[in-house]
Amino acid sequence: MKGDFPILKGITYLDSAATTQKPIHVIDAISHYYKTSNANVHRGLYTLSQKATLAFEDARATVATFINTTPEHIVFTKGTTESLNLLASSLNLQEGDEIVLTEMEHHANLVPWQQTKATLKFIPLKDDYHLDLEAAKELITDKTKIVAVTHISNVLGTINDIETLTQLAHSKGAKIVVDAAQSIAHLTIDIKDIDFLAFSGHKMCGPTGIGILYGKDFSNLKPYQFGGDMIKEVTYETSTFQEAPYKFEAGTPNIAGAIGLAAAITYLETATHPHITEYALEKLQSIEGLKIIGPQINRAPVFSFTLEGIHPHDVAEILSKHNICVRAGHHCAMPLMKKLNIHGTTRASFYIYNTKEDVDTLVEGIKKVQEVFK
Ligand code: 7TS
Repeated sequence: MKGDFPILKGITYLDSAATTQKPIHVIDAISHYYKTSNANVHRGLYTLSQKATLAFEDARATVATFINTTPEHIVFTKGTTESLNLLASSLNLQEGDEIVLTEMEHHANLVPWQQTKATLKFIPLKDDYHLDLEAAKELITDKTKIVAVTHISNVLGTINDIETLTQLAHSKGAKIVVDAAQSIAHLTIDIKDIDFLAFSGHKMCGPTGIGILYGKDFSNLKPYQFGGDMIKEVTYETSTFQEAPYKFEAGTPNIAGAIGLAAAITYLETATHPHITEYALEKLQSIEGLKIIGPQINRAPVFSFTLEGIHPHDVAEILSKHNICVRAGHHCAMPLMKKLNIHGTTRASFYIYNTKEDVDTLVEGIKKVQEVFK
């Protein structure tokens, strides 16, 4: 599998939670599009433009099938961050409304909600790094309009119980918003009862600059940006808008990005997913002075850890000297760091191209870091 990823020669890449590497299939699909089909979409009457439009709309259909829905529910955005901003600004939240989040959210699923008039509440984290669902039952009330949760924490690796949270939200008439930025890479997602779901192409072998907002029902959401392509009729004074998904796609979209994302989905459907979560957990935990910041069970291969007496930035820098790529810092989850009373962690995240040998390389690397600080 590593052979499909040209960039992976000579490095141990363990930062897929930040962005994944791209297989040659995706790189070729983007290049092929620019070589053979590039034109603007939805406007040209000539063959090339129709070809581009077809490829773009085919990509939407591929994404829809991937999460078990139909194309009219799929909005193309720049990524998870834009998808969540779109929701926060279009849902028409009012003073007195409540939004229930969790204590483990990425800033992308927190800061946009802070900009609304609604009041934010947070489902607490338990000592085992899972959400306190008993507390969630109390927090989600008739005032709750939105329950917005990450499916998998990009810091802890915790897999959240979306089914239960969806039931709790719906029992009070609230909508559930799922941040699937991490889970899209690791779990099969069937949107079923979910109201809104956001993810990024670049975290699942696709290109940067393309993402998805799934919506079960967009009819109550007003457009988020205005201009070409999203309108039905325009006069000097006023305008009417297209239906979803087009009312949310103002301007020339990232056509090549959508095509690259569809190629990534096609690639992932035939790729094998190696299961190294337990192996990695066991190996990392066997290192003296290393503390895993995350759960033992129901977790993804995203491992945050601290090393006794060594700053995460030093860990990442020394590992980098051995061609091991990990991330260090707060991982865009400052409130979570504060809650856990730590400044940051080192994070190693694994994906389909990683092997048990990569885990061993990391473990050896960490031991070398410890040698330096002895
Ligand atoms: N939500 C979660 C859970 C994430 O992990 C990320 C990105 C985002 C939202 C935002 O995604 P974007 O594609 O719009 O940037 N997470 C990370 C990370 O952990 N390190 O770099 C980016």
